[in-house]
Amino acid sequence: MESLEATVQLLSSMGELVDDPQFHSTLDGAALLALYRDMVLVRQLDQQATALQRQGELGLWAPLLGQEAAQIGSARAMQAQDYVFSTYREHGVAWCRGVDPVDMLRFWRGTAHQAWDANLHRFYGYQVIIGAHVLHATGYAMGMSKDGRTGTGDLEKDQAVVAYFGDGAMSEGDVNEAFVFATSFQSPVVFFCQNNQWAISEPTRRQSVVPLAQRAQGFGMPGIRVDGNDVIACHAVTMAALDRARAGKGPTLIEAFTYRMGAHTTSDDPTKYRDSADDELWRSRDPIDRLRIYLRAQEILNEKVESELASEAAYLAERMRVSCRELADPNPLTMFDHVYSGPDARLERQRLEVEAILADQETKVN
Ligand SMILES: Cc1ncc(C[n+]2csc(CCOP(=O)(O)OP(=O)(O)O)c2C)c(N)n1
Repeated sequence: MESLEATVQLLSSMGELVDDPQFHSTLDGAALLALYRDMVLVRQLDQQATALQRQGELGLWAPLLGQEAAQIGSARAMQAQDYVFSTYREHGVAWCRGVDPVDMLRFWRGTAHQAWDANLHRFYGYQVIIGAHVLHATGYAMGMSKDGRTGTGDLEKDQAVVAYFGDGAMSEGDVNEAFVFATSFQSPVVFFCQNNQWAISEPTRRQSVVPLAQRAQGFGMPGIRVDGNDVIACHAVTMAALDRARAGKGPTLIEAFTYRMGAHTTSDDPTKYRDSADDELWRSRDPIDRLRIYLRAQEILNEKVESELASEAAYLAERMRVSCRELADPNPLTMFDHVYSGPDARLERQRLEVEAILADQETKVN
């Protein structure tokens, strides 16, 4: 188990504010309550999707349980004009970018390839190939610089990219190549690594002999290690990294040190490779509990607000349950759409072949 030394923390696991020499929070009571609401609703979303998979309604789901603070804190630090590239676990980030939870389900039910308008939400989509999107993020950020959309000093105009990935992805060539390009071209990208300590059954300590944030120095960018279960600290460090990126000062690597409290996906059984003592320790560091303790102590949160939020969460769960079952199966021929930007002879031959098979099946059924 890694220690939390040299890790930015602004809210302890006991729900008490902590001073940091470099990072300070700009969030007032209303903003903190909004982050709390996001985390509660996203946990509900995640639990509901997990249950729907168990009921056979989804093919698979990758739970984010335990990573709510890392995702909500960082995503709420972004501006509307920023752009996100993420992995399959960033449902909390998708939520903050305004993606409808039912659209998230469409991907996992297999009824859509790209389940939302990426340009509208400025959130590309779930990437399953580990690390590939970190190169895409860097390329996109390089394009932003070339288009003069960064470093102008105009806060409404300057843009940056956030690339989300896991600790396991840090061992991928693609991610390391992305670091080289981003630092060489001083691209406006924030690399947000959620170190949840496991790459499926492979622990981070087997993949890195130093804390992951330390690797940043060798590439020539700042590396910040933040308590990933502290939503206030995650927000503060991401704000600082985004400001730097938008000002044209280049990339930052953030390592949000957290813990995947659930399974890797609904196909995984972590009891086969994890010690239950770790689970217990991290339950005591729950990201939602610590903010609740603080907000209750400050009287920003009370019984009435908790109960309204519980109703809102129950309504969200109900809507997900009903809407998921109503998602129509796509026409199988749509799998040929959007493969290439223009017509392709081989693809057209395959499409006609599938069309003939489907017509044949239809005749047999009737
Ligand atoms: C290029 C590639 N190699 C292997 C896999 C199989 N795979 C899926 S998830 C995963 C572990 C990823 O761990 P990490 O980057 O820490 O992210 P986490 O799932 O913990 O969020 C692996 C190896 C893959 N999807 N893509």
